[in-house]
Amino acid sequence: MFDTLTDSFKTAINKIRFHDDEKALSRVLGELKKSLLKADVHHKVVKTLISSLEKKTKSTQIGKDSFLSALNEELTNILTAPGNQGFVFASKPPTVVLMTGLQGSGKTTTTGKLAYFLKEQKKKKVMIVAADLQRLAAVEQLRQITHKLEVTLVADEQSTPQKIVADALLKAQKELYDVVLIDTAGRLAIDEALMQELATIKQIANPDEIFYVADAMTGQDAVRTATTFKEQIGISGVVLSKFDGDSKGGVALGLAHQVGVPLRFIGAGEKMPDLEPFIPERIVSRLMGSGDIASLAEKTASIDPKQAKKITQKIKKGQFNFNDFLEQMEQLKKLGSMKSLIGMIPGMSGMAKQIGDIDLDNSSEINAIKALIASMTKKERENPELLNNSRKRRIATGAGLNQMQVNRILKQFNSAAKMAKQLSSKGGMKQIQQLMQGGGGFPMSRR
Ligand SMILES: Nc1nc2c(ncn2[C@@H]2O[C@H](COP(=O)(O)OP(=O)(O)OP(=O)(O)O)[C@@H](O)[C@H]2O)c(=O)[nH]1
Ligand SMILES: [Mg+2]
Repeated sequence: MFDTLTDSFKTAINKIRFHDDEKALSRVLGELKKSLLKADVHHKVVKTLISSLEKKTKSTQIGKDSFLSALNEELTNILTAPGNQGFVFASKPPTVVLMTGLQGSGKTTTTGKLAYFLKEQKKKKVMIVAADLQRLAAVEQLRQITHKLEVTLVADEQSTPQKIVADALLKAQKELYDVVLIDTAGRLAIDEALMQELATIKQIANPDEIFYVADAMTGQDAVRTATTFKEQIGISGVVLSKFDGDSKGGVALGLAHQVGVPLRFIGAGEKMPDLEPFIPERIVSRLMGSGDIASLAEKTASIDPKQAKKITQKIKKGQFNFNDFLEQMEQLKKLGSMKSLIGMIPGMSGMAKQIGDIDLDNSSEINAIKALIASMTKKERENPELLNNSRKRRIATGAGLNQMQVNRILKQFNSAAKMAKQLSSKGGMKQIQQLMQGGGGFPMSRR
């Protein structure tokens, strides 16, 4: 997710020697400055960062240690603004969040993603309120999202945004909801009517948080519009959406510093799990190439622990079959993008780029595997060893694959199951690391 920025910082870190002189430091800082500007970090932010880095590194013996600690401290400073980090619950539930933003910025999608995050990772009872009655399709869009997530929706096309919000809050109080997310209407540009409607809703809802959803692909415009919203209605956080479409990512580095409001979440994809809390210390660790174990652990909270244990047992005993594989796929989807996941593992940020993004719904490799499994009988799925040549021929025809493809997939499946068994044994993690360093690919890498 932060490939470009992480590369810039890692290059700088690698160039500073254990003991170094001023000339070398200023050369490294000069290069860092250039690459940050190229990554679309605002020039004022770059200037602030570079000059404080220089001052701090020079304040003690110039060298790798002083540079690393200066970088850690100054990056944290730049990424931090006064206010809450990630999602913070009100002391008295429900926590009410007003979602605002310009038309098409990603408010409704982000509202759904937040609901998913709160329900799956934080195990909260969530309600979404459709206060966008500008567009008729808006309510329908929310209906589909909440239906899929199994989250309560309060909507009424015949009512007014103000009345819906008031009704929803009463319901939330009575039925003990933990969080109420209010999705509002966007407008093409900032205008009087939008601000007026938001001000009224704000008055009725008395929200704990007002999030401004900004489209990362609009670059510095995201910073400008967020600043206007801050001045005119008062926002307590920014969510950057469509970060997957912003290959450089520099806006995220400067936003909190520029707007003076914390960046709270980053949305990087159209699917519900594609949302990550933005916690400065964790991001700094990622930017410096040290991964982000805390976020990784939180992500896996959405995986059913009983299920995970059952699968681990099966893998250990060498009983992993095709049904387990399909179940694993479903669980994996809850983790969101593979690429961002890999970027969180310490020392593996570089791998993220090589692996690319495996889309579990659309990868041709995975679709082929699914088709193959779909053509198997129940017995065959439970017991991969049954698959002799005549069965393989039947399965190939059923799946629309040729025999060679079937053989290749089965071979991959077998070696993956074998590898999983090995890794689940003692010293398994060491083997993973050796595998990575040796450049050995995953058996199911994308081609
Ligand atoms: N790739 C990508 N697309 C996104 C992301 N977030 C939202 N989108 C897409 O952006 C489009 C607009 O998203 P919406 O959530 O409907 O935006 P909105 O702000 O509610 O729009 P209005 O209600 O019309 O103001 C949709 O096609 C979403 O799928 C993201 O993080 N990544
Ligand atoms: Mg919307």
